[in-house]
Amino acid sequence: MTPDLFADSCAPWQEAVCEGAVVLRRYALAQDRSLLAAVDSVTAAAPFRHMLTPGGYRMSVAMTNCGPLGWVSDESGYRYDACDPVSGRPWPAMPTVFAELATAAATAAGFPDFMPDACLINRYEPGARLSLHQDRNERDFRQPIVSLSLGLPAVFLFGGLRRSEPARRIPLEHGDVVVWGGPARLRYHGVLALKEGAHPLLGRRRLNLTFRKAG
Ligand code: MD6
Ligand code: FE
Repeated sequence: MTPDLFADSCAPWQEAVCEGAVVLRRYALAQDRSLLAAVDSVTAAAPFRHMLTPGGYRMSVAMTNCGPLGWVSDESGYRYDACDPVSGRPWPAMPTVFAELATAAATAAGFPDFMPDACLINRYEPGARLSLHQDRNERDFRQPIVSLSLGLPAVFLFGGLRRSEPARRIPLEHGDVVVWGGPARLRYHGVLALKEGAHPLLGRRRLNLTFRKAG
């Protein structure tokens, strides 16, 4: 017996959230360093920036993208764009380690053949939050969303199909992957203000990567 086989890294496990949504706990843990190196290569070409909401407010979460399409927000609204509005150039290519993780996680959650064309990278520092919203700028709502959390823990709010419905609170930690689609695809969700802390790899930050088939 090797009782300390998982002493430093726990094996992944699945938690159903509701019909269509599952948390793959620690699913990405074994690849965290290569994922973070890939984030650094993306942000070297397309640095994090604070976008404006359609109402003109600066978002507390800093964002960037990779892949053929990137999610952007400004005073004219939310949309996907092939070019980074800061540089005028196409978004950096999606690193292979990202695309493979997203496809494997979707398959594990029951959504085979998921081929993301957009990866939004969100950076939270203490105090940053994301208010309740629906993800509905994508073309095909039959496609799931794969969401990877790295760094400091956060509380994910998982509501219903109307903004007024109460939201569950789901803690998300380093390496956790959420896959949601089907009947959960248009549920309202958000992230509570990030608490102070220090993560061994990421310091005072949380990163969230959301993979989508947008086009
Ligand atoms: C975040 N995530 O976790 C923000 N959207 O930082 C999202 O807004 C999100 O995690 C759709 C599906 C999964 C998500
Ligand atoms: Fe979202």
